[in-house]
Amino acid sequence: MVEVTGRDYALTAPDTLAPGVTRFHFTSAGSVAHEVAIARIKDGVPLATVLASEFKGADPEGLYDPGEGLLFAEPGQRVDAELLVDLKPGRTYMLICTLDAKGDTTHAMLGMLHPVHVCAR
Ligand SMILES: [Cu+2]
Repeated sequence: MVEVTGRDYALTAPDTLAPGVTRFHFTSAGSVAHEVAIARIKDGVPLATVLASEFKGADPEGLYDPGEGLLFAEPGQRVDAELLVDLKPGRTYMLICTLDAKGDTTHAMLGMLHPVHVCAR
């Protein structure tokens, strides 16, 4: 079981996980609502490319494999729902909060991005 915590503005989670079906739980410890979306980065796309794109708020088209899930929490809430993800060995997943902040800024652009590397089997 993996606990992910959203703060204003960062996501706290392990940097590395073992492959296989994994339960994710989510808490917003911030003063505003947060979410964590979990998406697998496409094979061959460098992490630096993904980070640069997300920090700019660019369209994520082409960066991730299809299919992702997300958990949403109000401030101070640990949601009862959990997300099950079958983590593939050797791949990297992005945990991200894409909620809007002020203006054209998203929480991701303020730092709510956290890559997770999955160990090879
Ligand atoms: Cu957020």
